[in-house]
Amino acid sequence: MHVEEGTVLAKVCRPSSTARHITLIDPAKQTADVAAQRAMVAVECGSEMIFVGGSTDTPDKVVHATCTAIQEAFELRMFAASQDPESDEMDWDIPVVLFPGGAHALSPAADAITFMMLMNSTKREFLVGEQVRGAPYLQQFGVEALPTGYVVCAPGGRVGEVGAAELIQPTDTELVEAYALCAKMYGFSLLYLEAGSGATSPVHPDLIAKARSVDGLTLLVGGGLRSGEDVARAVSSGADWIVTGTVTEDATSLDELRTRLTEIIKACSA
Ligand code: 1GP
Repeated sequence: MHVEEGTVLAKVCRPSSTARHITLIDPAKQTADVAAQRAMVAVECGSEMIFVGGSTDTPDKVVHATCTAIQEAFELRMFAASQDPESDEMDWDIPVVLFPGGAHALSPAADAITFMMLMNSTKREFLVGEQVRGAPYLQQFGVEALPTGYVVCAPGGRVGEVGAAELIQPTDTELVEAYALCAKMYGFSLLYLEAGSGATSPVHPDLIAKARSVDGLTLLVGGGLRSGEDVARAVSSGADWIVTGTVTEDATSLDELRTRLTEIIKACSA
């Protein structure tokens, strides 16, 4: 697929010698101001993208307030960095990307959206229905679509249930390879292997490695990754991007968040 320079997609898919990190912020879990503070800490720790989304029934107003607060915070930091010879303003050029549960959770303040097909869903609405509802809105507001094959693996959590997914089990390596090939044949640029937010165990390394064996896809892995060890395992199996959400939500202070994310992001480049 041709990837236009300067787009979020180009940033996401550019080759990188190390894995990179995405902080997922669920707008339902804190105020917009706290979300912005958390996003700033995440970027200071080395997170290179912010996903906004997660819960299934968050109204678009809440999603929009969160995206706006994060964008405004980043703009201020970018301006401050531009006035400081010691800082690089481009450190704050961080995409804010919707990670929606459906066509209701959208915002024109986002730079892009993971435009996902939940490939192993048994429900039309998650294969193409929500996408058809959302596409005209995204077109109208110029939110860039990142074509993403989304595959839910065991244990799957709430997204597995709500999305009526036929979960990929740890031994289903041929099946995950078939999904990866299918994603590539559809022309998707991204493949996201998801174990479910707060999963008791992350995506099995064998599944990551098998999906990795299909070239031409940028591989995102998330769900249940809590420690540097978890992350190192996913990275050595072939993840290009690591997504974490719960470690941010659970942190009782910004200092604790900083400690947690520092460990996780360090493991991305180990
Ligand atoms: C959920 O993969 C993400 O979609 C993040 O999962 O909350 O378990 O980090 P966690």
